[in-house]
Amino acid sequence: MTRVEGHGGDVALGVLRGFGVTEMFTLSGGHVFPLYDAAVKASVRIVDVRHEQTAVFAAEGTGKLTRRPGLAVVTAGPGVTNAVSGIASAYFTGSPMVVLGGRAPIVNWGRGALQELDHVPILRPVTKLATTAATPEAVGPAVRAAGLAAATPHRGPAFVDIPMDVVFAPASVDLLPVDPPRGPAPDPDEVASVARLVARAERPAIIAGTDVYLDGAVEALRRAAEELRVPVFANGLGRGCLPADHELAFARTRGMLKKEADLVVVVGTPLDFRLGFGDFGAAEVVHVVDDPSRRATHVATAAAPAGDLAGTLDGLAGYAGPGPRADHEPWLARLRESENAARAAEEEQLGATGDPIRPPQVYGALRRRLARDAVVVGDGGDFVSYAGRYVDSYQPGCWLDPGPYGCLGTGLGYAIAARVARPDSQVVLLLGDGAAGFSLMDVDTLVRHRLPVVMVLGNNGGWGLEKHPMRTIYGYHVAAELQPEARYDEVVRALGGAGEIVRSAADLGPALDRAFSAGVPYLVNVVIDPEDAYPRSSVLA
Ligand SMILES: Cc1ncc(C[n+]2csc(CCOP(=O)(O)OP(=O)(O)O)c2C)c(N)n1
Ligand SMILES: [Mg+2]
Repeated sequence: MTRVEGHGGDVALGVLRGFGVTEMFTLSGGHVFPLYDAAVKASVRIVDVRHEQTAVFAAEGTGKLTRRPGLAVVTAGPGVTNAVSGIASAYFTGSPMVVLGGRAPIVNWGRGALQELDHVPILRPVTKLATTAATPEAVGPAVRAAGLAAATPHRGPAFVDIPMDVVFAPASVDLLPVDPPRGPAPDPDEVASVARLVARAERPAIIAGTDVYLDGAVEALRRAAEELRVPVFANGLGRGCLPADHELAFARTRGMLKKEADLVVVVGTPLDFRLGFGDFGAAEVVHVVDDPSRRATHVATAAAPAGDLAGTLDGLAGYAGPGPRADHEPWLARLRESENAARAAEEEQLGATGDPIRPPQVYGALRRRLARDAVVVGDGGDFVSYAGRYVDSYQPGCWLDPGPYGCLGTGLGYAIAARVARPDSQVVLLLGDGAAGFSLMDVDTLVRHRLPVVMVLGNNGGWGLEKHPMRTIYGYHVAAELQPEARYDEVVRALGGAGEIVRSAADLGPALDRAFSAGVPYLVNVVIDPEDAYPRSSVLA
C-alpha cells in the first residue's frame, strides 16, 4: 500500500491520481495553493484558465472523453460560484468529475473571512456528493468518496471543499486500490424478456445514448445490434458507438420510429425532450439504464432493466431462447432506403456554391476534411444544430455537445479537454457568435498551453435560435441581435492565435485547410446568412 505524506493538497491529489487523474484545470486562488504544490511535485499537468466555468467544463469534457473523473480546482467563494453551471451540466449529463474547492479557514469562519461562503448547500442539488473535509484526517476519505461517487454508475460530479487551514496542514493517507466501479449485473430474467420483445418485434430500433460510451458498452452494443439485426440511432456520446457508415447505423430516419416502429429500446439516455419525452407512437418502449434511479417515470415502459449496460447488451446479444423470431430485414431495407434518400437530398445544400453562406455549406466543406477520429465540439444554437445533423461520427467519444442542460459556454473548456485528452486527433470547435462570447477569452489558455484547436464560428450577427422563435411568436425580436460581422478572428489573433474571416462560399475550403495546418489556435469566422433558421421539428422546452 502506498502512503502519501505531506499536506492536505498532497493527500487530495494522491487519492485522485488513483482514479487515473493526470491533469488539473484551475484558476488561481490562495485558498488552493497546496493543491498546486502537490501537482508540481507529482508532475500532474496544470492547465490554468481564464474563467472557472472553463476549468469546470474542461474537467467535465475530460470525464466525457476519458470516462474517468476529470478534475477542476477552484478557489473559495466566487471560484466555486463561477463553477456552478459547469457542475450542473455534468450532473445532467452524468459526466464523471471531481471539483475541489477552496474554503475560508475554520479559524476565521463566521468572522467575515475573505470569500467566506458555505458552498455545500448550493452544490448539493447538482452533485452526487458535496461535502467539506473539515480536518486533515478527513481529506483522504472525503476525496476518495468523491472519486468513487463520480466514477460509479450513474456517474456525475462530486464536490469537496477544504478549509484553507486544513489544506495547508500536515496530513497523510494510505492509498487504497481503486477498481473501476461497475454497476450491478442486470436481472437476467428482465434481460431475457427484453430479448424476447426484440425477437418478436417486426420493426424494432435501438437508441443509444451517452451512458453506452461512459459505461464501456460500445462493443456490446455492436454485438447486440448485429446479432439481433436491429437498427441503431444515437444521441450525445452514443454517437459513433456504431460508426456512421455501419449498415445498422441510422441518423436521418428517427422520425419514422414514431409512425412505424413497434418496439424502441432506449439505452443509456433519458427519455427527455431530445427524444420527444419517449413518445414513440404505438411502439412499446424499453428503457435500459445503468442505475435504477435513471428509469423514466413519465412513460409506461414494457421493461426497464437497470445495471451494467455492457452486461445488459451482452445478454441481449447472446439470447438464444425459444419463441418466434420476426424477420427484421424488410424494416431495415425500408429504413436504409429512406436514409439514403434523405442523405442524397442534402447533398445539394452541402455542396452549394452560392452566397450568402448557409450553415450546410460550412459542414459540407468541413466534412471533407475531418478524419474518422476527429473530435468535434459544438457550442451554440442553430449553427450547432446543423452540425448535429450533418457531422457524422465514426468513433465513440468524438462528439461533445452540451447535453440535456443545454448550457452555452462549454466550448473552450471542452476543446481544451479534447486537445489534452487526444493530442494526435483533429479537434474542431464549432461556435455560434453568441456562444463564443461566453468563453472566447480562453483562447489565451489554448495559446499559453500550446493547444492548437480549429475553431469554426458561424457568424449570423445574433442569437439565432432565440431570434427566429421570438419573431414567430411576437412578429418582432429584441435582445437577439449582435454586431454583424464582428471580428472574432481578430480577437484570436490578438491573443496569439490566428484566423480569418470568410464571406464567400468559395473561400470556405481554403480557409479550413489553412486552419488545419496552422499548428496554432485558428478561428475561421464564417459570415452566414442572418435570416437562415434551422428547420426545427422538436420542441425545446
Ligand atoms: C448559458 C445560456 N444562456 C442562454 C441560453 C439560451 N440560448 C440557447 S441557444 C441561444 C442562441 C445561441 O446563439 P449563437 O451561439 O449565436 O448560435 P445561433 O443560434 O445564432 O446559431 C441562446 C441565447 C442557453 N442555452 N445557455
Ligand atoms: Mg449566432
